[in-house]
Amino acid sequence: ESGEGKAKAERMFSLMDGFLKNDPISLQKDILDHVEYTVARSRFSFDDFEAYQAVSHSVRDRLIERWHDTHAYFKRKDPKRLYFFSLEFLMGRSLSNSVINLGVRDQYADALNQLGFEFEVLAEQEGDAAQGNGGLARLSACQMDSLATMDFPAWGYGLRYQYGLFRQVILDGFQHEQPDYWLNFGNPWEIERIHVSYAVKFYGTVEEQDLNGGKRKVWVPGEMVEAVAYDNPIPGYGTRNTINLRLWAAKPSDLYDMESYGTGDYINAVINRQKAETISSVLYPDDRSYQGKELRLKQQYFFVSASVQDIIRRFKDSLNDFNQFPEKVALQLNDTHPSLAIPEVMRVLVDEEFLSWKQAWDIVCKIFSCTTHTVVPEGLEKIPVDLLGSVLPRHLQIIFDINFSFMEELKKHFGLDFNRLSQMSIVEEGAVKSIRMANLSIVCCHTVNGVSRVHLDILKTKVFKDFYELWPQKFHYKTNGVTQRRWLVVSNPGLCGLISKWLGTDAWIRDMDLLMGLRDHAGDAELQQEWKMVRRINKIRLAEFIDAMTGMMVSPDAMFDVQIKRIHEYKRQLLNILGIIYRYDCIKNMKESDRRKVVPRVCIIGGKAAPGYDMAKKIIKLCHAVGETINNDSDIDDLLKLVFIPDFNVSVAELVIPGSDLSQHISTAGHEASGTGSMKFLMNGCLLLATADGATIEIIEEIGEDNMFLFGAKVHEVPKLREKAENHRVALQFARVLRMVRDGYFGYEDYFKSLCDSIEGGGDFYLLGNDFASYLEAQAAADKAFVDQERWTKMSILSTAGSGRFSSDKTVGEYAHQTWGIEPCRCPF
Ligand code: CRA
Repeated sequence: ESGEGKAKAERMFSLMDGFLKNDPISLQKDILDHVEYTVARSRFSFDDFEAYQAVSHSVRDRLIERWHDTHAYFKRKDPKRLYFFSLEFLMGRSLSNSVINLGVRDQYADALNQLGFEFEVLAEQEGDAAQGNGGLARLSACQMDSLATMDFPAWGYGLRYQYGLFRQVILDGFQHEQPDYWLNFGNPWEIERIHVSYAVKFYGTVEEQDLNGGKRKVWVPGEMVEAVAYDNPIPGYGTRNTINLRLWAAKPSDLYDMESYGTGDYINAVINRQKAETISSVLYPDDRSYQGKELRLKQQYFFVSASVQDIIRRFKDSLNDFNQFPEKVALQLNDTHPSLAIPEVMRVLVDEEFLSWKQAWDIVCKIFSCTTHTVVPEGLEKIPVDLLGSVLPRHLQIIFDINFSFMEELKKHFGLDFNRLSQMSIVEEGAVKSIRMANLSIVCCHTVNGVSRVHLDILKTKVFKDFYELWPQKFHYKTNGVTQRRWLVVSNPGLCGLISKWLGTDAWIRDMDLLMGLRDHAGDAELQQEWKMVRRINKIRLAEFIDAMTGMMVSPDAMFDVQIKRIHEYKRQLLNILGIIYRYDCIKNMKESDRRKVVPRVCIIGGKAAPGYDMAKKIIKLCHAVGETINNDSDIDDLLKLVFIPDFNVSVAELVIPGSDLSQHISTAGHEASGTGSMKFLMNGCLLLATADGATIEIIEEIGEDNMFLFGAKVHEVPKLREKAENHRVALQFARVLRMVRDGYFGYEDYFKSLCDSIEGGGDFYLLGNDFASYLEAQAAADKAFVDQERWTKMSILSTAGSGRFSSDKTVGEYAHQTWGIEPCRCPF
């Protein structure tokens, strides 16, 4: 910088009074300033929500300082950057997480105390940012936290939906969906960047024009929409690095549609313009089915196009030689949702930057990697060719061209094996000709990652078998992980304090392997006592929450047995409910002397069903119907309770997980690609009752079979069991509980008929009948272990101690090293 420029900058900095300070007086002053000038309330009179707003704005100021420093530093060092593309980020609340990562939690608590407020109470005022469905979306959020904490030069890109995931309201036991218009109350965690915006094109035609003696393709769009950036700073823990999650919102474009204003129909012209905003208005609430809807396609392209423009602009700011692009850019596709980025980068490089097809293709093959999160072929995204051709005519051509070369390569490799060629083709022929987004991704990405070891096996041997034979080197796995900052430090301060005390350090917050040190103390009576105390306090807090949500009183002496996740047939909430019916039936038929031996249970189920997923909705209703019977049966008393927690989301999970004793992860083996809920429970010392599926298989290796309750068919047994399912002998108890549902013991027999039929007449695809007996055994083993509290607590400590491998820091470190080729870039304090 010039001497003059530097002097000016220094003067401005001194006018600013340096960086913001974090002593209680400075914090109080900042908070009150925000009450007065941002929230525009009198500093003599403001309520909890207004206090929350002011506190958030003062935290945001601190985030912005670090964000600026980080990005100035990245710009100066210009390292290879990772761009993480995901259509969903499930961030939840930000206040507690931010102050903890900034290291100013206690200072804020003190400052607020002196103002007469309690930090915890204010944190409760915040609504969840629910810009995603389930595991995949929360995984993105955890990975952003790890990327920031580990100082990686990374950017997240996604969409800023006006309506997040629907709110679940239960009326008479049935799920109803309500829109989540979350921005109504303002969002202090984002920064609107009106000057960072790009035009995104849709529809129209492709024309050929002459260029230097050759031909070039020009896309003449039929519609243009403006993408405006909203930046969400993501602070790392124990570092100044604060990275960016840039989400795009759709706004009408000024470049387009000028003529319609000349026609005199001014009002309609404005209304039409306004329609552009619908692109980013609503999140699709199905997590595993793709319907080939136009709006969804437009959402995908909208976010991809704006992000690619942003990345290319940033690249050109520092370099102008696209040969160096792969040294500066790694582009990660979270599932196939953002895979239009591939033809988009091709298009920009060839049509707009005038690279040759070959040059562009070489670049594309070096920069893209993807992760797939599904196991079932039906879960794979397909876009009808007609639709794609109409919305993105130039991209369809590019995809056809890519496929043409790919088919030529295949013929060289496999000869004229048409069956194989048609299975591997990016284009699926048939009644509805479509583009297979997974095939497109595999062809163009240098690496395809699965999300657990067994998931990779399934990809290699089933879903992408042909591709694996062709390119074995492309296929890898990185076992999912979750961030201990949110899932322990934010949500379970009691246990955190205890862990740090016994390890003699809190360094595990950045290095989870250290938790292994707890193994040495697992048998220590003093630790066990303290561990039990902390867990009990968490259970009391959960009991109070249940009371507040459902009006039900539950005793913290009972075993809290929890299954919270999206409702899916393969996740087998139905198996859980049938097990509960069995338990109920047993208790009812017991002698008084036996009843005294029963371990009291509170069974807790929570989760949303996709609005169009009929079976899942019936499972929710069944849960309520069974709960209604059990909870009102005076014979049963406190021995068994069934609670459904409505509107499950990130902040509910933060409260429920630390207060659970047992958690269920009971998918039919081979169906859960990874599962991440289990890892959160594990960290919090909750024991797992599980099938050997997804990442659970790796959890077993870490903590040992003896420290959990395993049951059910194994992945390799499932296909055979399915073949003979028809003439399969199911346990007598199973037939009995199913009959109770069928015969209307819990009412609504007509409504539940199809649910029962899916098992009895329908071949029992998810093998509930087969696994029922061993499920009950596992449940009995859990009861037995619970009676011996010393043993239980030891198992609990060993669960936490063995959870280190499931930190997203590990996952992200592996991705950085093996897939993205990026290095940390730590901004000096
Ligand atoms: N539904 C898998 O089913 C996995 C997460 C994150 C899922 C989970 O087993 O833990 O992804 N798949 O990898 C998915 O969303 C589109 O596919 C999930 O969240």
